[in-house]
Formats: sequence, C-alpha cells, structure tokens
Amino acid sequence: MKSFAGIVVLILGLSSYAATVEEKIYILSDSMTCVDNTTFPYRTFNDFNAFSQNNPILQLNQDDSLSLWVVNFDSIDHNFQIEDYASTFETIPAGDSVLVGYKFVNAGGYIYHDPLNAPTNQYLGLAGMIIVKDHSHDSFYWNIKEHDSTWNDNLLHNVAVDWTTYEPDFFTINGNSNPDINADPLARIVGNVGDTLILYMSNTGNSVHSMHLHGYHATILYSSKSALEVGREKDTFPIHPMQSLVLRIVPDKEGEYPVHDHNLVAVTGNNLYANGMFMTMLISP
Ligand SMILES: [Cu+2]
Repeated sequence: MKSFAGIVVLILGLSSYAATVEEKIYILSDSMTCVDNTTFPYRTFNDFNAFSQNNPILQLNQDDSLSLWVVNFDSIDHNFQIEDYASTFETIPAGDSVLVGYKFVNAGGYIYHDPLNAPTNQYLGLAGMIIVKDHSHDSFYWNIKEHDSTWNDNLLHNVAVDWTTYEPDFFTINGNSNPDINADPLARIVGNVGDTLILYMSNTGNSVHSMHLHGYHATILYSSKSALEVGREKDTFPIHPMQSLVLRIVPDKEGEYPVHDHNLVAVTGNNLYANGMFMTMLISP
C-alpha cells in the first residue's frame, strides 16, 4: 500500500505544475529620460540595483506562488501592494527590505505598486505588471503610462499638485515612446497569420487611455475591473488607471498596421506627433 500511495502522489504531482517563483526587486530613485531628452525625477522597481525607467514584469503560471523580496534602496519609506489582489500592504522603511508571498489561482494581469500617498508614488513610477498565464502562446506586454514633466519634482518634494489640472505631456509604453517602442520585443506585436497572440496591458498612469489596433480585432480574455468586458471582440480598448486587460489577437492577414492611443494627445511627446504611444504591429504570412 505504501508504494501505491507513492504512485498516487507522483501522478498528482505531475498533473499540477504549481511552482514557487522567487524574485527580488529594488526600489530606486533616479530620473526618466523622455523621447526628446527631457528629464524629470522618477522612481521604479528594478531587477537589479541599477535604475531602469521601466518596472520588471513578474511572470508566473496559474496556481504558482510568488516569493518576492522588495528591497528599498531609496532614502524614504515605501509601501508595497498588489492591485485587485488584496487590500493589505507592506511597509518597507528606507534601507530595509521585506519578503512577501502571494498565490495566484486566477490567470490574468495584476499591478504591483507603492500605494503610499496615493496616487503620488504610483504616479512617480512605482508600478509594474504581474502576469499569471494559463497558456504558452506568444505574449506581449504594455505598461501604459503618461507623465506631466513639470510635476515630478514638486511631487518628489511633497509639494501639492491639483490633479484636476493634470495635463500630461509625455506618454510611454514600458518606459518608451515612439519610435523606441518598436524596438522593445516585449511591447511590439510580431507574429504570423493564424497565430494566437496574447497582449497584456496595464494602465499604471492616472489618465484613461484608449488603445486602438488598426487592421485587426481582438477578444478580451480578462479585465481586472469589469467581468462584463470579457468576451467582447473589437479594435479599441479603453483602459482606466490601475486597470489590467488581457487580449487575444488571431491575425487574419499579413501586414504592418499602426497601434496607438486614441486619446490623440497621447500620440505626442511634448506636442511632437507621433512621439508618444504609437507603434506598429507586424504580421507575416
Ligand atoms: Cu486608430
């Protein structure tokens, strides 16, 4: 009976690939460099103790657990929370670190961020994506964000701003604007006719964005804010601040088509068209 029990355990083990994914991210304060070389103070989570103007994308499979060290190398305290996962948050004093654990039973997209002084620390850049997959299709990732280049210095020094007068002038996907988005293999949708392509998008900014795929329709597989959106097939996808969407695209023809934010101000970089949220999607036969 002992060996029989062992076989049962082995079979159960093979049928479930749940794993614990171990990651470590570092909070760093530095500056964002925009498409026209404008710079302003910026903070991000980073893979290493080296500043990047995009936050790491943490990837898991459905039913995996995340074991995450968050190291605060900034000179002030920060908090850590996962949007649409739990209302609780962790506090990480300056120069300290915390180990947090989460299990993800639902596939989809999540946002990890610093909720301290909301939305200030998230606005200043501390918001990244957690992807939980239940498939092995080619996938693409957009961390969508806008910036008001004149505000960051004030917010960094706790000078109040009036969010009703927010007028962002730079617009990025994974920290880049056009033409650099096309050089980001995580962002640019590339595939073949008939492929199943999965697009994960999270809006970590403070404006609503409306992403338009020219040439193709997509189906919403997941929405963090409204289950009613799931199953809709269309070509333009509004996404609210701190919302995540997962889309499925099965291209029916070859071609290179524009992909952009339909809030047309967002395809500019400091009024320079088309230096904002604009790229192309490239589909081969
Ligand atoms: Cu359009």
